[in-house]
Amino acid sequence: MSSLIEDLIARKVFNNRGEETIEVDVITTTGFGRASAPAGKSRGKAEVAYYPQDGVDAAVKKIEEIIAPELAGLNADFQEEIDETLHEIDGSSNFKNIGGNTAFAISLANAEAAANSHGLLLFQFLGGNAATSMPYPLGNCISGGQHARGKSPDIQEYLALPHGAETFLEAVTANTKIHKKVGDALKKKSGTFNGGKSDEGAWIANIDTLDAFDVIAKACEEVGNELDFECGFGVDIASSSLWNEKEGNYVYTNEGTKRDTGEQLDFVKELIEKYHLAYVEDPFHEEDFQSFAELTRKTKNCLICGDDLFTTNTERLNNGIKINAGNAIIIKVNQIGTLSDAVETIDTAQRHGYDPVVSHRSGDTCDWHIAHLAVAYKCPIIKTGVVEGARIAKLNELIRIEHFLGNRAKMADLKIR
Ligand code: 2PG
Ligand code: MG
Repeated sequence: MSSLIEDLIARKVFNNRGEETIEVDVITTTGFGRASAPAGKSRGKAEVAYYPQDGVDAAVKKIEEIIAPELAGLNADFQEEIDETLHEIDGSSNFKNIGGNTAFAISLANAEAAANSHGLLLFQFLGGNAATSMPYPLGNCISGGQHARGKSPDIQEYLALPHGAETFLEAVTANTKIHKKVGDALKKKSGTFNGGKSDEGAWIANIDTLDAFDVIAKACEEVGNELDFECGFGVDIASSSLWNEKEGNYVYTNEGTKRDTGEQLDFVKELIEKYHLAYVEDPFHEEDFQSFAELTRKTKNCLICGDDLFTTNTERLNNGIKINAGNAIIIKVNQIGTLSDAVETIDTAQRHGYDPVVSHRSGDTCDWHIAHLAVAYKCPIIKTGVVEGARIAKLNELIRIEHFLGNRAKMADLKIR
């Protein structure tokens, strides 16, 4: 079967925030693939540029006029060659000419088209017969920080992680129950709670940063007892959005507190110990590798994960590896641009004992490719919310994959260390 690329079709579509984004179809002689790009709100400074200066329309035009003619005739099976060609066409180090989201949509649509040309599902094509491990869903239940409005917790995300579940379906069931319980508790706790949710489908409530820990801890414990397996939780502090460079401290506006780096370290360490947190993302701002290393050294049984710190970038990850900064890394393909670049980062992470956490963006579409990436590359965690269409698209796709694999499916090897 031949996977020669015949054409690329690009269009402007919208994400769950109603923002313009790009969607690409890759058509091969015997197959077809389609992908659309997500967008972050709290972006790392080292992320690639999303679009050329004139936005999505300019990106669509570049695909039609420059990229489609270049890629036509290449073999979609050779992902690295396709991705390399995208780098060459762009010519910059951060995709500022064609756009990282343009590269993302082409790269993923190409992988999908190659799989489809061979009559395979994407995870099978990318991961082969060994691709049978299901990730644990890390699901946002309470939004704060840049993802919320009004008075809400300073911490960006409070995330359920049902790491005792024996199947993916069980794990998703747990997260939906935790999400619901959290909503019920917020209703009781906050007079102004009106059931509002963030882009990611997590609740937005006028409660204190610390009270939110008690709410999700209780919900996880109750659901864990009901389902008879361990449901842990964690947070994404998204510290770069709290960091005040000039003053050299983290500003917790709603709490009315400031913490210098040492105080931030003690604060996070105490939270990990008090709530037995299983996961903490971006506890420090994106240039503070040293504090990541110190926290990783001083805590155990908790994944210390870098998102803005690493931006899915192998070079930045290598900087972290040298001093053991963290033990987990967020993988967002559109932070770096192409699938091949992201796979290189996943490989590097796994060779050095870092857990790759494949992740959605707060602005996302119903594209489900990251579900396949998690299985293909044995990522032990997928971070993609609990409810809301763009999240459910990915979770339901994983439920389908688990169903498809039948008794070959097993939960990933996740050590909370
Ligand atoms: C994050 C993400 C996703 P955004 O910080 O981890 O939850 O947010 O997509 O806005 O960068
Ligand atoms: Mg993050």
